[in-house]
Amino acid sequence: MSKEIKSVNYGLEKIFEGAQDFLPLLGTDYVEFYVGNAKQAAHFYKTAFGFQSLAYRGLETGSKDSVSYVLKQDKIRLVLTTPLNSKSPINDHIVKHGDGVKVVALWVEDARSAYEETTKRGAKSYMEPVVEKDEFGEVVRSGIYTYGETVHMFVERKNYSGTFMPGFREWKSDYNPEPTGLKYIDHMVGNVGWGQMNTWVKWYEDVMGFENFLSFDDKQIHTEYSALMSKVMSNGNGRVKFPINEPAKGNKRSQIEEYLDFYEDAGVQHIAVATDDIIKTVSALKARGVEFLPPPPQAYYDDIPNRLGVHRDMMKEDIAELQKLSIMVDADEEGYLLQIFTKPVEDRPTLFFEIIQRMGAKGFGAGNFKALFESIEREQALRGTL
Ligand code: TYF
Ligand code: FE
Repeated sequence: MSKEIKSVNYGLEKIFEGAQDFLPLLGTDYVEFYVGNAKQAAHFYKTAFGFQSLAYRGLETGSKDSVSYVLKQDKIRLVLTTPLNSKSPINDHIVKHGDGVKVVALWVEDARSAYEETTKRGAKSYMEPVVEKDEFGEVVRSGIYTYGETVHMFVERKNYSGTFMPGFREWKSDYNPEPTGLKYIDHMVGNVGWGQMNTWVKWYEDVMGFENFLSFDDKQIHTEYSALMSKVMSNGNGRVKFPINEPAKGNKRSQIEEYLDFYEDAGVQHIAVATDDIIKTVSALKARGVEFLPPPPQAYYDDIPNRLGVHRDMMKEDIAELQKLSIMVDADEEGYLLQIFTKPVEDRPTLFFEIIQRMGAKGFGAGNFKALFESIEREQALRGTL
C-alpha cells in the first residue's frame, strides 16, 4: 500500500494529504458505450440488469447520424450509442474494438475549467467546451482522451433541470423490468499495454490530480499461468476510482493480454457496480440470464472464516448461500467486502461487470485475486486463449 487512507467517508472532503483540487469531481455522470445495435443493447441492459428507460436521441429527435438510448438505475446512467450510416466515425470504433466503453463522463461544477486545467497539464483534447441548450436550461461539456481511444467527458449540469441533456427527449417505455439493486459505480478499471501502467498512473496524477492509493505487483497477483500488475488511482474525495492494469510475464497468456488482443487497444476492462444486498442482486441477475464466472473451489469457501479474520463475527451472510451463488468474500483492516464477476458481456472477451457490496472494506478484494484469476483462466482455456 503506497498511501494510507486518511478518512473513510465518501463526502466532499479530501481523503488524501496533498490531493490536488484543480479538478473537483462530483462523481461519475454517465458511461457511454459504442455498440453495433443500441436498440438490442438497451433491451439487454433493461431485461438482464434491471436498468430503466430514461432518455432517447435518434431520427425522431433530429439526430441523423447516430441513435443513443440512456438507461438509469439509481445513480448509474448508461448511454448506448450506435451509428446510423457507414460514414459515422463511430463505425471505426466498433470495427476495431467491438462493442465497448467510449466515454467515462465525470460530473463537474465547471466543465470549462476542467478542460483548461487538464489540457494545460498535457491532456489531449477530444472536445473543446460546448454549451448545449433547451427549454430546461444548459449543459456544458468538454472532453479529453485517456488510455487507448477512451475519453473522459466533463459534464456541468448545474443550470439544467431536464431529464438528461439537450438533444435528448424523455423516454417513457411500456416495458419496465424491476431494478436489480444496482446503486452506483464503485470503480472502473482500465487495461493498458505492456509497460504502460506507470505512464498512466503518472498521467492521472499530473493531468487529473489523482493519487495512487493501492498497488498490487505481479508477485502478489499471479497464478500458475499468468500475472498482472494493478494500481488504483483515486480523486481527492474518493468518489472516482480507476484501477489500471497491465499484463506481466507469466507462463501463459495473461487475461490482460487477452483483453488487449481482442479490444486491439487499451480500454475499459470492467465496471464495478455497488449493491446493498449482493445476494438479492445476484439472484435476480442470474434469474434474468446474466452469466457469472463459475465458483472458486471448495477450499476457497472453507478458508473464508480465516480470510475474514477479526471481521468474522461481523459477517451476516451465510457462507453456503454465497457459495451457491459463487460470490466471493475478502476483508481488509476496515471491514469485509463481497464481490462477483460476470463473464464478458460481448463475444470478444473484453468488457465485464463486477457486482460489489462493501461492508466497511475499502480495498479491491486482493485476497480473492488468485481464485478469481484461476476462474478467469479456466474460461480462457475454454476459449483457447490461455
Ligand atoms: O478492480 C479490481 O482491482 C478487482 C480485481 O483483471 C480485479 O476487481 C483486478 C484485475 C482484474 C480483474 C479483477
Ligand atoms: Fe474491480
